[in-house]
Amino acid sequence: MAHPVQLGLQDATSPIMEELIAFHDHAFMIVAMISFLVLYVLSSVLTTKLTSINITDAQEMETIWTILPAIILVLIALPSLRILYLTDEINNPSFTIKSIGHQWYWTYEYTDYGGLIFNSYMLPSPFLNPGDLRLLEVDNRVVLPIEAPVRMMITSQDVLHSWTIPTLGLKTDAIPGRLNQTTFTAMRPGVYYGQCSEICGANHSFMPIVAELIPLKIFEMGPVFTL
Ligand SMILES: [Cu+2]
Repeated sequence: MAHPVQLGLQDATSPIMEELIAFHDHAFMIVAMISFLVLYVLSSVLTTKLTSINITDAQEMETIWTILPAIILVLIALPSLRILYLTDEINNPSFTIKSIGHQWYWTYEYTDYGGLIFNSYMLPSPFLNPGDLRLLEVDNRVVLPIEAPVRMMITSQDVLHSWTIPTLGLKTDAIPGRLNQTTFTAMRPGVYYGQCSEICGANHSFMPIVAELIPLKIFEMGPVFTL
């Protein structure tokens, strides 16, 4: 999860998130170079005379400063599109888990385990145990395996929600009447936190998502051991 005064993104737990962080750094470098160039030009404009008797026009320079931004945009767009299509790729998933958004809680359905269904509500502050995270902890966590491709089916029963776990690089809208799918392969076990990311009503802030990622062997023992 994010920690106070954190700069940057959360550590990646899935290959897609590693790609996203690398792309963020790539785009950030380009933005930084443009910012420093603009700062330099601004400072030189402010500290020198604005007229020149020698330079009346500069066709070559204008050609370059028209084409260069277009090239820079392509350099940002191509890796961005690559990751966009990678996130859409569903490669023969081992498990399918359905997540249904409600005002204001999530329902999880393990279709591979005889239709196991349970609700996941935020734990109110009086019910928290020492060490629990206020407004982030839930009563029933969604338990997922690591090192196996998992498919999440995401939908909603009332309004728009969005199922999000930043460290897995997941953010998929939950839309009533539609079934969205996303996939991930988690690389390390742990407890990962997310929140609904679509303004969905009065208690939008109070429907967190907690995923407990456990080794595949333990996951395969079945829901009795994991819940
Ligand atoms: Cu919501």
